[in-house]
Amino acid sequence: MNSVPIPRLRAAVVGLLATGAALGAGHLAAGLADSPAPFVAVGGAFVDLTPEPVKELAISLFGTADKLALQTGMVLVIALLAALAGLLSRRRWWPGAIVIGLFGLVGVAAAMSRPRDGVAAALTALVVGVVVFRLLHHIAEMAGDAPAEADAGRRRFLITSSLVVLGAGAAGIVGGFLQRGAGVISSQLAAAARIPKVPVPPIPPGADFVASGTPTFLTSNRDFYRIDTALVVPQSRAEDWRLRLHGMVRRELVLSYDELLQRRVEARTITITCVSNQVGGGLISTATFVGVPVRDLLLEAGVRPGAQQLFTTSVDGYTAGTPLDVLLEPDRGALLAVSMNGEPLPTEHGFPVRMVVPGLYGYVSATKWLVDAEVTTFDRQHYWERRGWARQAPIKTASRIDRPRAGAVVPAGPVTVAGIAWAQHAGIDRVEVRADGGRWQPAELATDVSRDTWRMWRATMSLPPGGHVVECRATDRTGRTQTPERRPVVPDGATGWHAVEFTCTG
Ligand SMILES: Nc1nc2c(c(=O)[nH]1)N[C@H]1C(S)=C(S)[C@@H](COP(=O)(O)O)O[C@H]1N2
Ligand SMILES: [Mo]
Repeated sequence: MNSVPIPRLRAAVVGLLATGAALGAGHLAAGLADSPAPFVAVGGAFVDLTPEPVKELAISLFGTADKLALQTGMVLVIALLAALAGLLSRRRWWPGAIVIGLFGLVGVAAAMSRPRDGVAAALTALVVGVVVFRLLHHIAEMAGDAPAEADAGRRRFLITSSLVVLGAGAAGIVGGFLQRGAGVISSQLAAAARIPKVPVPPIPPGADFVASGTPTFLTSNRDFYRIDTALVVPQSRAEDWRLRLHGMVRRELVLSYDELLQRRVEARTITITCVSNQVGGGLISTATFVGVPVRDLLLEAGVRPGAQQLFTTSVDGYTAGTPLDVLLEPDRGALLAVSMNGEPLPTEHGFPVRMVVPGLYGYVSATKWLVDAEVTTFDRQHYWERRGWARQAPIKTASRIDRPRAGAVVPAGPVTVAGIAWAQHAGIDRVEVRADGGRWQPAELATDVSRDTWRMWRATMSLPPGGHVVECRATDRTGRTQTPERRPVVPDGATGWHAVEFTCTG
């Protein structure tokens, strides 16, 4: 045992570096084994275990940057604990080593809970973490010994530390490269040539009011909102992809990508929406998807009586449950989509194959990185259902004001108010606006494209100088008008009128 404790800073550095080495080694092992890295497994397990309100808060605070926020948080917590492990070991090596070992065990447990096996990578991280900790600790101790040797010892510690940093960094980078480089980009290029060219529904002129402040009718793939539980975007090649359609069917289907594309393929423009979208929120986008009608596949497999839902699973273990009566409607238009706005699906949006169902929120219908579809009863609970959200979730008729922006200052007089409205699979019949609680006035609707897409609207209101509140409400073609009652997004989507406050100057 050492009589002189290791200086605090150096002790903390030992903990940090050993943990860094563990993560780097875990990443490399995962890259070699083509399995999730321990850091990713821990993050994934954390996402799945996080209580609903916290997840929702994260989405509303960080929006689509929720994953970056989680990763940053994880890095900070891990760094803190790693430094603590080092500080516990200023005199003896084993307390810190035990903390690092426990860390490793958390990684192993997380890996065991994930659908793709990453236990070997987590064990590698554990062993490397403890060994490097012991080694660095030993060198750090020697650096604190007799004054004559102190300089040489410090130098030795510095050199070893630098080597550990370099090694861990290189291992992490190579591991990340091995995972990413798995040929997905070339697979997407090849897919682009294999996807049949089908006539795409034209978007008529006047389908949006961009000049008045609405979004473009089609959302570019880059701007399309993204929501999922995947900390790292699953990277699958179309060439390796298989879909199993099984369960309560007369004939189980196992389809490769090419076999899927031998079926009838069609293009549909669909607006998809997230149940977590707050009133006035941005979790809604529109694209033209090309894919195989889900109904065709269900008829081919032959759904047996008593079946209630299609339970879909992604390559990373996410699940959704979609009512079969919806999917079997002759004109519902649900697709197993392979392309989006003329390109193979981007990886973030589910390459190689995802589902899209007009009229249902994404969490019950839009499974990305789809690999398994089971025809079953409602007894089986899907991912968000198990976490307190509704089993079935048709999209609620809603509308949003895009201009003026909240807090804007605009000249008094005629003011253009513009926005979007949506009631997928019913279609929008009418949008009304009012200022300062006054009389509702009808808004002008943009050219109708389909009942499965959003509808842009605008209105000109004459407003005097001062502060104002404008509100909007939509009515769909079944005659339903949005309720003013404010309800939260849980369990099946927010309700209430969007209101925007701004100022007119005279
Ligand atoms: N594999 C997988 N698919 C998923 C999800 C997910 O977490 N994992 N989230 C769903 C939710 S909640 C929504 S709103 C849509 C969003 O699709 P997008 O990211 O392409 O916009 O994907 C759905 N499909
Ligand atoms: Mo969602």
